[in-house]
Formats: sequence, C-alpha cells, structure tokens
Amino acid sequence: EAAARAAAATADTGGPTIFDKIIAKEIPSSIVYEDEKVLAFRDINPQAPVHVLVIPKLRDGLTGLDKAEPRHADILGQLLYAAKVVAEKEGVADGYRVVINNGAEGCQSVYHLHVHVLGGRQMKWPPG
Ligand code: DGP
Repeated sequence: EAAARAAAATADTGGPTIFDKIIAKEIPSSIVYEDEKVLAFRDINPQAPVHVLVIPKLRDGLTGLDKAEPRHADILGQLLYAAKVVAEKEGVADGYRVVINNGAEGCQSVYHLHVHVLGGRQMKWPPG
C-alpha cells in the first residue's frame, strides 16, 4: 500500500484528475455535502471511521495548496467552512482533524486541492 501510494504521488501535471469525474458524477461517490462551490464525499480508502474529502467544484489552478493566490481566498475559506459543516453532519464535531497533503513529500496523490476531514477515533500527534 505504501509503495502504491508513493507511485501515485507523482508530480503535479495540471492535467485532469479522478475528482473531475466525481464532480461530473461520471463515477459514483458517497456525497455527504454539496453546495454551489464545494463537494464533500467519503474517501475511498478511509483512515478513520469518518473520512471525508472536501473539494472545490472548480479547480481554478488549485492543483495543490501551494498554487493558492489571493483570488482563491474565498474558495479556501469556503472549503474550511464546509469541513466544519461536514464534521457536524457526521457527528464528530467534538473532535476531528482537518488535513491538506501538499506535494509528493506531503503525500499528495490527487492534484485537485482537497481537505481531508477525519474523525470518529482518537487522533495521534505527530501524524506519520
Ligand atoms: P491525498 O493523498 O491527500 O492526495 O488524498 C487523495 C485521497 O483521494 C486518498 O485518500 C484517496 C482518495 N481517492 C482517490 N481516488 C478516489 C476515488 O475514486 N473516489 C474516492 N471517493 N476517493 C478517492
């Protein structure tokens, strides 16, 4: 699994990702929250009882957080706010973790900005 993950964590090409198909509903996902700007769906490989990904419907250059520009401030705020709403909806508002993996060394594998919301178990620090 670690090897597969390392292989997947390739460079940021700026090309389409699997999340485009999820947004277009061409491949199914378990959606837990959706509004005009944001989609939240369950991670296919959950690392906690609750593991939801929150993504912008329009990538607008945000392959990763490192590409953020001042014009992205609104969507960045909307993603974090949606993460809070997801945690409440999922019943973990008392304790959860919000993560953004960035770049190969940050273990990013899908180059469409996404916020992980993890909860439902005791988290540890530091993360691996
Ligand atoms: P990251 O490693 O931070 O880039 O996280 C990408 C996450 O995306 C990873 O935890 C697994 C998840 N993922 C990848 N492909 C799919 C998919 O087709 N469906 C869903 N629901 N999640 C996916």
